[in-house]
Amino acid sequence: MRFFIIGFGQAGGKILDLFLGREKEAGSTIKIKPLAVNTARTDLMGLKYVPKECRLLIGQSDPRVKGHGVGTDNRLGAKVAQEEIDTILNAIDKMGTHDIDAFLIIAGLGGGTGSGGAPVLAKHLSEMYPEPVYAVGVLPAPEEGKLYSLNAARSMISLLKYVDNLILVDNGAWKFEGMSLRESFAKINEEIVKRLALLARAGEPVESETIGEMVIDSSEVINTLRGGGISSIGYATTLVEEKKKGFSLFRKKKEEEEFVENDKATKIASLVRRAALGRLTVPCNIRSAERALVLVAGPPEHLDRKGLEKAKLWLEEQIAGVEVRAGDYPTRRTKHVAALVVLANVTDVPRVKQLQRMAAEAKEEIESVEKERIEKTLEIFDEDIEPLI
Ligand SMILES: Nc1nc2c(ncn2[C@@H]2O[C@H](COP(=O)(O)OP(=O)(O)OP(=O)(O)O)[C@@H](O)[C@H]2O)c(=O)[nH]1
Ligand SMILES: [Mg+2]
Repeated sequence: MRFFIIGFGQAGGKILDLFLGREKEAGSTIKIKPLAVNTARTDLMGLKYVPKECRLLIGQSDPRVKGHGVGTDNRLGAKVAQEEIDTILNAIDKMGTHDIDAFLIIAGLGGGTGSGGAPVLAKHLSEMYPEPVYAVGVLPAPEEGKLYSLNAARSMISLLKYVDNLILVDNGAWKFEGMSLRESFAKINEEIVKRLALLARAGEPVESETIGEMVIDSSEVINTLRGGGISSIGYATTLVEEKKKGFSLFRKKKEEEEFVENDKATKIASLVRRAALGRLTVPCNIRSAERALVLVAGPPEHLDRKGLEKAKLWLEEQIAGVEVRAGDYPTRRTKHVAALVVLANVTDVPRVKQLQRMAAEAKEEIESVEKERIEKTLEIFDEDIEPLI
């Protein structure tokens, strides 16, 4: 699954940067096209792995921005993105899109630049390109306040109009025990990157001398995510035991071999179950999912077709719909087996409902404060003087 990833704003840029960093460390051959877009010069300068020519500063000519960000004003973020949409699209076009499977826009939805810019970019990309456009939207934690919630709600509603799928990550649900939200960010970003890395491996060529048990094509990921809506992702890993040396010198009895095979299948199935029932990127009712995708990666001798089929059957019973796709990716670069479960088009997401409520309250408060201010200002003047507009 070849992604053109656009990290929009600070959170989006940082997550993209970490993704590239982790892939580099792993000696990965997965192809990713990266672009970091921001209104803040320092944010772009802080990136380590996004090549310099893949960083784009926008909003320089706007006197309110001038390279310093939009200060949590996502309407200004959207305006700047709209004004410079040709510059962004040109940068994407110049990097080439002929060999990509999908666009992926990553942004923090509570801020200004990414929150406002991501929907504008999604709209234009979906109009211009046949490839699907996905977004990873990071929701603010409730403690960040009502303005962040209002921003997130506005951005989310706009994104849902234009993207083929919106994968949500809830900072509130992911805040780590005993850590401040800021300290948690680095860890949350690692979690996001692990999930995206596995998704990016679907349908990609495997390392030489390895074969998967059940190959999945990028079109199956696209089919799972099609049609819009919100997705949540589950993930679990397990450390595999290394085979003792010399063990294979003795031929195992048939029953023993069967036992090992069954054990492998059970392990895969329970790993997938753990991924689906554990902490999701955004907490949701798994029974409200329309479709699901299972991806398992790890050393080839620990992958198992029967296990995947078992997991698939189980998931089919859990979700609202019947479409569950499953596949694996063999790799010797790890001692872990990892399972990813994408729950697509989930409709029962409590945090989204809560955000809508908080946003409505924030909007009312802002409007009443503005009204009061205008009334107070008008009181200063003589009643005979009419305002111009
Ligand atoms: N998970 C995660 N969330 C982050 C990170 N940085 C910021 N956020 C969240 O993203 C939101 C703020 O978005 P930013 O990306 O910082 O804002 P921006 O797009 O740069 O916009 P402006 O700074 O307002 O111009 C907040 O709700 C934070 O909770 C990060 O590194 N990881
Ligand atoms: Mg910023």
